[in-house]
Amino acid sequence: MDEKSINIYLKALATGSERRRDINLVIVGKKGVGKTSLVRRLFGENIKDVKSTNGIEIHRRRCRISLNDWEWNKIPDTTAMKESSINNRLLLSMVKEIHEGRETENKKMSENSLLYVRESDENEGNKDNTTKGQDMHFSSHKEFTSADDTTTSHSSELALQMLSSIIKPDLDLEDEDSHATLTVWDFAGDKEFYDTHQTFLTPEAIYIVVANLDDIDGTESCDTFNYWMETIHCYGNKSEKPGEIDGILNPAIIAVGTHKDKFEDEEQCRELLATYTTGIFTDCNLHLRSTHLISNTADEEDVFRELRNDIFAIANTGANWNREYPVKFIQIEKAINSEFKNGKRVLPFEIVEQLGSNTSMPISDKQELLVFLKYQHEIGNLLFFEDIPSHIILDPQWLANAFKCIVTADQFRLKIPHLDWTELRQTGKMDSKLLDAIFRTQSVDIRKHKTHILEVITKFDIIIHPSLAMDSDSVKNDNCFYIPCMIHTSKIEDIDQIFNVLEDRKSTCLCFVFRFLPPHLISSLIVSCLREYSLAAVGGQKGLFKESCVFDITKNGCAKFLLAKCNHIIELQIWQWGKVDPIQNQAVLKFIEIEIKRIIYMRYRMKTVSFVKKWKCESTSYKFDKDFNDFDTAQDGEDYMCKEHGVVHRYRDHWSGEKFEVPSVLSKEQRNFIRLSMVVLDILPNVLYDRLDLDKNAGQILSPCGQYDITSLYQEHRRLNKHRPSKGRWGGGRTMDDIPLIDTSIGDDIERIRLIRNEMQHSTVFALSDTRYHSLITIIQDMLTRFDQRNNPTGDKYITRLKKITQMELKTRNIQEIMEKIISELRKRFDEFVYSLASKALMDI
Ligand SMILES: Nc1nc2c(ncn2[C@@H]2O[C@H](COP(=O)(O)OP(=O)(O)OP(=O)(O)O)[C@@H](O)[C@H]2O)c(=O)[nH]1
Ligand SMILES: [Mg+2]
Repeated sequence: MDEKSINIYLKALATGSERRRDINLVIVGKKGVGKTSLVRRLFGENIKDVKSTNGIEIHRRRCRISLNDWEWNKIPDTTAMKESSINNRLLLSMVKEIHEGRETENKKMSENSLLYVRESDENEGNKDNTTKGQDMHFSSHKEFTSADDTTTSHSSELALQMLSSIIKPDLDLEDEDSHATLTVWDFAGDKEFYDTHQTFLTPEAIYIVVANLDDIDGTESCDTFNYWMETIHCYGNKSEKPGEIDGILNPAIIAVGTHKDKFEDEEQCRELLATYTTGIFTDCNLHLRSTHLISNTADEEDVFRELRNDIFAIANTGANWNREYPVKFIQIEKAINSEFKNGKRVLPFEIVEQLGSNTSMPISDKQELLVFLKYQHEIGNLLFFEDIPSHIILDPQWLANAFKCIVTADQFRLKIPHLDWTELRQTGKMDSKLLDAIFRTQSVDIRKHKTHILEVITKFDIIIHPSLAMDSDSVKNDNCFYIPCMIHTSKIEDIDQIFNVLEDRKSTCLCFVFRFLPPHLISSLIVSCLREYSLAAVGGQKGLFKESCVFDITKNGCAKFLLAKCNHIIELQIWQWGKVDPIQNQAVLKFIEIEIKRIIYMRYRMKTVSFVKKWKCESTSYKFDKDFNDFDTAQDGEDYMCKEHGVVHRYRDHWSGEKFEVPSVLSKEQRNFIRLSMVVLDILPNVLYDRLDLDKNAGQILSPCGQYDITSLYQEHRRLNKHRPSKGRWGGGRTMDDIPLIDTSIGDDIERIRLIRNEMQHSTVFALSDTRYHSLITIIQDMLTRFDQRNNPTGDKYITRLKKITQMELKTRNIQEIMEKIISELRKRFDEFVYSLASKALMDI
């Protein structure tokens, strides 16, 4: 191979792009409705030996769809097949480069094999002349200009290696341009795995939701259909393609009714399928592109061809159709495929980064690499979660297997008999000992990636880790997880009975009424509450159920709140055995409201996910979901006609807490408190952030500083575990004084920041004595001097910023503002920030 061939290759990589047509097809539906049979029929296979898909098994199949006749040609999903397809694409990029180079220079080229391939492709019917890769002679391209000056000898060497490897295999240079690549995902219908399936869904996929027409009355048939429609709707966005009918939503869904053979009358089948689709939230219907009635057992091939054509027609208008894809990305695809071939199922980000930079046309820009990974995730080639970028999962089944060991933990009971399984079986709560023991039963590969696996399943709320909050006393020593799919379902009226609370102990029932309530929102909300409050219990029974929970507000248990989901409503009710405390109630309300908005903003960003606050009477049956009263309209002691019970009730105001009274003149102690709080709010988070920015592992992408507070930054440092405190472990200690002054490692200082923030947060008097103030300021001063050296911050040194705060004049007119800021921000700075963003986002759309 001569230098010029290499140059052509490099040029193709640098400037070339290929047109990608990828279809990601996801089949979901209740157990046994005929999903696998449908996939088989779509692939033109018979279904005689079809077996129920096993639990978490993910059947991922690939095929190439010919753009000429739309036929599906199966391709075995083997690494060898993938490699040969990648090689084809790389060679084609060269062919195009040669071809285009020839045209622009308008030179007569000597006949050569690569060019010949191109010509034969253009010349239909002449395909037999396609030359195999091993016959190619790159040395014949004498006329080509050499590549850019930037071409280094290193990249030429790599290009040479790459070229040798791609022309070795037996290539079939049939033009990839004439095909689309389809990936089909067939999940098992087992309910306990539904939560885990979410991990594999993407907004660009096409979905087939399957329903059994013969099972319309079956338990949960409609609920499951609904569940899938709503879950997919959560990926919904308004179609932005010009020319499309207004109101259509993506992702596209095709509803398929199976078992048509059980009915004589097609009209009856149509009505049965309509029963499924009419029961769903109206916006979900906007995803529906078509409906099909089929029999997997009796229908002829033409019925499935029609469905295939529909899929193809939808894909044709999708974002992944004819997408330009840089040729140089194919190189990294090849490198990743080699890793897969060598048995790797998951790769750390930095390895992928290395793979990308170790090619003849390196991907050196992180953003470029992210584009590549996001695209690969979208088309179902690998799993990459932008917010957990540390690892890239090459095999979804690997992740699914890892999930399985957690969501079906019960299966390990006999293997690990010495540990206590009662709590897990009763409440879905798993302590870390049990979790560790379960992981020890798994393969080395799964064990090694435990942290990442837990991060992914936490992201999707497949498990809930309540003790992430670093200083919530109630859960600090409770190192455990909750697994929502293992939590017993209990009807809300059962909970009412378990706790047996008299009506006069209950507050009016506050309702967050949603137009559309995403199926998983309540789980996320329960997580938030678990982080902030302790679970209430009665007679050994914990108040934790799948979609409703009871928490203690006060330590003595005399004030609790119930949080429950009922249809499209989240209900909140306070139960209290003592004096009604509107301030405390208002704090709960504010917490829940902020959390809901944060979850909506962080997770859903959909215009249909918004709510209005209403209320019902205290003796509501909870299930009653209409005729609510408007929030903030009734006056305490006012009579009203209760629409649920048809009688007059007296309104008791349980929610309007009194406003915090701010003193008009600040005492010295209060001034101390304010100054120190300002240090906590304005300097310390920056210190942690700057440090994290310097420490971050390759692949860890930091959000802007404003999105973190000390809690989240501390957790990041803890997770990174780069600077352990001198005593060797994280956490512990009640105040800064618990860390000896001689302990001055970065880890010790990170702990100091946490403790000083806690001291401020836990203050109930909002005042600080002179002695304490000076002692804290001295420690902070020393610490900031160390960080100025360690972090070398841009802008003012930390110590200068500290000086400004300690010397600034606190004007009386700003007092209220500052106090309110401290009260709200110290506790919930991050939440308030997201809340304000969320409100803005909701107004914008
Ligand atoms: N009569 C009839 N039987 C069908 C039809 N579709 C599927 N079946 C049968 O229903 C059973 C379940 O079919 P599968 O394709 O395994 O269903 P599935 O949805 O993949 O099931 P899971 O993977 O367990 O969730 C098999 O015995 C099929 O032969 C149909 O249209 N008509
Ligand atoms: Mg199946």
